[in-house]
Amino acid sequence: MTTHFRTCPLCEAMCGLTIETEGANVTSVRGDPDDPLSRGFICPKGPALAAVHADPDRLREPLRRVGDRFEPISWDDALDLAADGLHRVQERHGRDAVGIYVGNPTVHNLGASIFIPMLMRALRTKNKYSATSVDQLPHHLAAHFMFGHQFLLPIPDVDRTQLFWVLGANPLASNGSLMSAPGMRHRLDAIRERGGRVVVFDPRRTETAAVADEHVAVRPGADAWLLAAVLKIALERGRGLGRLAPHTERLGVLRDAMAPFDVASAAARTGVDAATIERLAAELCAADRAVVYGRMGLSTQRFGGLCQWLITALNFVTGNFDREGGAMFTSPAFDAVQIPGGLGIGKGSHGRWRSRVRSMPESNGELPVATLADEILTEGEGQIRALVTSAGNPVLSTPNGARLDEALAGLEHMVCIDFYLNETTRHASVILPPPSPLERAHYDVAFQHLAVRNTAKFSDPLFEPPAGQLGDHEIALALVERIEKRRGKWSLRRRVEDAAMLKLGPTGIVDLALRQGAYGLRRGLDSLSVPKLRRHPHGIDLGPLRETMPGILAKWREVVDLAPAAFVEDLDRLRAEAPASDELVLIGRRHLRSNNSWMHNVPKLMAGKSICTLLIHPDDAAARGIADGARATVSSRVGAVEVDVEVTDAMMPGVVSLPHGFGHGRDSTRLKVANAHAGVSINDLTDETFVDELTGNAALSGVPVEIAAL
Ligand SMILES: Nc1nc2c(c(=O)[nH]1)N[C@H]1C(S)=C(S)[C@@H](COP(=O)(O)OP(=O)(O)OC[C@H]3O[C@@H](n4cnc5c(=O)[nH]c(N)nc54)[C@H](O)[C@@H]3O)O[C@H]1N2
Ligand SMILES: Nc1nc2c(c(=O)[nH]1)N[C@H]1C(S)=C(S)[C@@H](COP(=O)(O)OP(=O)(O)OC[C@H]3O[C@@H](n4cnc5c(=O)[nH]c(N)nc54)[C@H](O)[C@@H]3O)O[C@H]1N2
Ligand code: SF4
Ligand SMILES: [Mo]
Repeated sequence: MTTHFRTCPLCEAMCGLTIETEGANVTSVRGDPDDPLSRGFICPKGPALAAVHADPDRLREPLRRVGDRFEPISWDDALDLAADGLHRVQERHGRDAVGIYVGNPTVHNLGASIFIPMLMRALRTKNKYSATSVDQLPHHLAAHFMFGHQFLLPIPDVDRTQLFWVLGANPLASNGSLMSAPGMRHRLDAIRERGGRVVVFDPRRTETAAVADEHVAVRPGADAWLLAAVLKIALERGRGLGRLAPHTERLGVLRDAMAPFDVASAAARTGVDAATIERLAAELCAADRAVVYGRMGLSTQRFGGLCQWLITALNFVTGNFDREGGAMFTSPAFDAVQIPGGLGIGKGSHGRWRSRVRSMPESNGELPVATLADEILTEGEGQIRALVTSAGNPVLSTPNGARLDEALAGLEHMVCIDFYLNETTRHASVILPPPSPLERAHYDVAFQHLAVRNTAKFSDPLFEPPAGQLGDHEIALALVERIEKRRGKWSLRRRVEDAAMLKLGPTGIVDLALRQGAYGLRRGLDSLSVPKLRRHPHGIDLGPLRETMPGILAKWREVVDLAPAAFVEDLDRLRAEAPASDELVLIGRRHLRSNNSWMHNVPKLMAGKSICTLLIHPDDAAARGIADGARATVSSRVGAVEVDVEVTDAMMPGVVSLPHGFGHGRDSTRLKVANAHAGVSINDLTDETFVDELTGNAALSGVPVEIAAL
């Protein structure tokens, strides 16, 4: 028996795992009590890594489509076939005729996160898409406009705060997002044990709301009204900018912009009574060490950009920015923002060009995925005729997935880098499967950057991949090489750079980045490096978050813009919005036993009560004659699904909830367990035209629906 220590790559929590193996088998997976961040915590998905590794449905060799079937093909032939098709389409129809969509597991995969951007660049297309625009894009734009770099994302210092406002996030189910904080339950309990308070703003009384001091039910999409009203009060009564004042600008513009807002309009729009808003605002202004945090529920709504800006502004004017217990920047050992050259992660951009069909804005070189199907289906110059997907399942994860499903069926060529034959990859011409999560090296570049404590941890592959298996990074560069060769325009410089990156490999790049980073060479013999981390397999604690301002801004925007013009102007759109009618609106939710769309082939996670049910308030159910446990039809502008109903007063009246990531059971997929627990896709109801017009992010929350008993 051998014992290994590594980081779980499944979600943002980065739990330390203790994994025992006998030969090629995993015999147990437990939490690692010596991991400095997670201290033994894990959720049910961590142990499921063993099942993913052993899953007979997980692809271990490339497949090519032959008619409606898939057959195995050698790596060389698969890569040639993939590149031939992409090259052919670009030759005939221009560069933009090839699109690429990159999904969420990319940022949890060391090789993919560094090398897939190289493939994106090499395709030289404007049609780049990712899960960012159904997720955290508003956070990036707020950071880009306010701090000058899209990845300077403030993190709530939960371990030292005394008042924690959680809006539109459910860390007890999601384990935290843009706030890597494994064991959130303990961290929330600790706030209360030291005399602090936790307030959750959510249309549903969630698992997190249930353990908080106060739950405030907010009408979906109305948070910006509440935040603006509270910000206005804080501008009058908050602690102010303090030592950060000289490092900010446009406070006056912020003040003027908040003038039209007040508690009365916030109460009318959100459904929260005015006295509660007044009391909460007063508490926030008076608190020593408070932090406001908003996530998915705030980002994926029609005013996601406004929400993320208002939150950061609020943390500034209450005197809680860059301060213990407030909103702070991290100081990661592998610092993808500060590293020379930036590893291709740009400081961000917005609106440099617009999409062809719907004129949606580019952000950091990508277009909003809510318009991907339009770009495939609408004829004309620049129409997408071939698509690459990597670690993504947009048929289930993007709005109006059913329309995208149809669009993908009509592509000339499709290349998928993925180890499951699922709802998206079933449309592929070629599938290139990467190794299992236990067969690759791991260092969490992205989430060390977003964690509530600075730590560093490196894990070598636990198992050797099968002979001939290429890693995500090797697949990416093999495609780059083949495409460039076919074009005949591979510059010597690029060729040398790509070869050097490949030679270093993911592990070599981590080592280099650590040595160049803040805990690297400058600290002499004790400097951080991969060899040093190998000697500390549980990881190394680098301490709590610390003040980083103004130094951290030096390379970007030297002063913080408290009132970026784009956001200030967008307030007009908020004010022009018609007040809510009495129609039902749909929101999403997450469950501990589920991870977006792709962990549903693990029998243990799918055992027990079905996850994919519609939650509805008793009054709304009664009005439609729907009983608990009955079936109902849910329909929206774009589609309809049939679901099992759970009647519960955890829902706010007027709001219903469905989880995302389900809707399995489709032809030609290879997902035995998931297909037996198919559920329905919430994204067959979400509407691709329902977006945050400022950022282009999909508005997955607050979609109008009708519900009828079956
Ligand atoms: N178990 C599990 N963990 C996961 C994932 C998973 O699928 N399953 N996915 C991972 C990923 S990719 C991410 S991005 C993170 C996301 O992590 P979180 O941001 O914590 O996401 P959710 O759990 O969806 O919580 C969003 C909450 O917003 C509420 N909400 C919806 N609309 C509104 C609104 O308009 N206003 C307000 N105030 N609230 C609203 C919903 O009721 C819900 O409780 O989770 C990660 N962790
Ligand atoms: N309505 C609604 N829609 C949502 C959300 C919501 O809350 N509500 N959440 C949104 C959010 S936050 C996100 S992040 C997206 C996620 O959306 P996506 O990223 O599009 O989808 P995932 O379900 O994460 O699918 C991941 C795919 O990657 C594959 N995969 C897993 N690991 C690897 C790997 O290491 N390498 C490669 N090459 N492939 C791998 C899996 O087999 C699967 O096919 O969904 C979004 N969609
Ligand atoms: S919370 Fe669960 S899925 Fe997330 S890192 Fe920890 S064990 Fe893995
Ligand atoms: Mo996400």
